[in-house]
Amino acid sequence: MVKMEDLDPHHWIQWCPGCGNFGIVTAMRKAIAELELDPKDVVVVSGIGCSGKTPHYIKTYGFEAIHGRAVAVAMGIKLSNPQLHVIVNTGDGDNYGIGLNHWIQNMRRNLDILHIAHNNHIYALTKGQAAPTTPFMEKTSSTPHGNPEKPLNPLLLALSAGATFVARGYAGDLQHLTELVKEGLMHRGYAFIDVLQPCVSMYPKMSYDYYKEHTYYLKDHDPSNKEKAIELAMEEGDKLPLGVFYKAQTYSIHDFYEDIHQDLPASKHDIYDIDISDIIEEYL
Ligand SMILES: Cc1ncc(C[n+]2csc(CCOP(=O)(O)OP(=O)(O)O)c2C)c(N)n1
Repeated sequence: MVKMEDLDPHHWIQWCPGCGNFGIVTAMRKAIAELELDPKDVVVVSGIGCSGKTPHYIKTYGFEAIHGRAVAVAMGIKLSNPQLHVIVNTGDGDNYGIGLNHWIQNMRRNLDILHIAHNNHIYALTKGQAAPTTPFMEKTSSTPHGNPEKPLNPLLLALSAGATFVARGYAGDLQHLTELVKEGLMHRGYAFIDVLQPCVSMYPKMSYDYYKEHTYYLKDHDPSNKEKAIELAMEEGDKLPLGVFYKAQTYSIHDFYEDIHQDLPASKHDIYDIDISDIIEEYL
């Protein structure tokens, strides 16, 4: 049985001391250990950015993709071998900016992966430019007079695009985040967790103290109630709700492929007997 310590590759960690990403990777290790998953059955995928380093800091299989394409890579892995638990990690810039299209399409497909968005409201690795979730009129390195663009609402978008598990976590509450990660891993379908992640270097304003004051935990909310989940996602006031907003079991793209392939993952299909000499002839 894997222990949390076994999932620590003991690499030199390049994140800044105090970075919210430590909480996220620790919650992932804890969730995998508590669910007793075999690390060889887990693939952690990422894009580019500080969040992109996540696969390096957890001892499972891993893949650091290119900027904005992490979800597409995760999709390929999961479709070719559905037995794997695929966890995709993106930054807010990575997912809500450059990778937005892939994200929306995969929620629509209800692909069975867990997606953890490290939402620090800034492009951190490249030193603090405004990202799609940066608050309106915020001064950043790329918006010295204030950010004139309205921020995108990730949870509302996820709910409207068809994600079947939608949650908000906080990198500073390990226990709560671990429970969300466990629930997301066990969910069959697209599980999306937007994690409020303090960036102590490039956006110190949204600090641990800030989030303590500006968040609250959902209580007595029925996650099968999508209308209520949408209402909660639209709460953009002084305090943001944390927890599972929405959860539903519906037919996923995997059910469809299992139905037509009798549960044979694409990686195990026998393609060697197919005669392609006519095709080769045509193109040579
Ligand atoms: C196609 C492409 N465009 C731009 C970059 C430059 N770049 C590298 S990291 C980064 C910022 C990433 O920000 P975010 O996704 O929010 O992740 P964070 O660093 O905050 O975790 C950018 C713009 C790149 N590597 N590739």
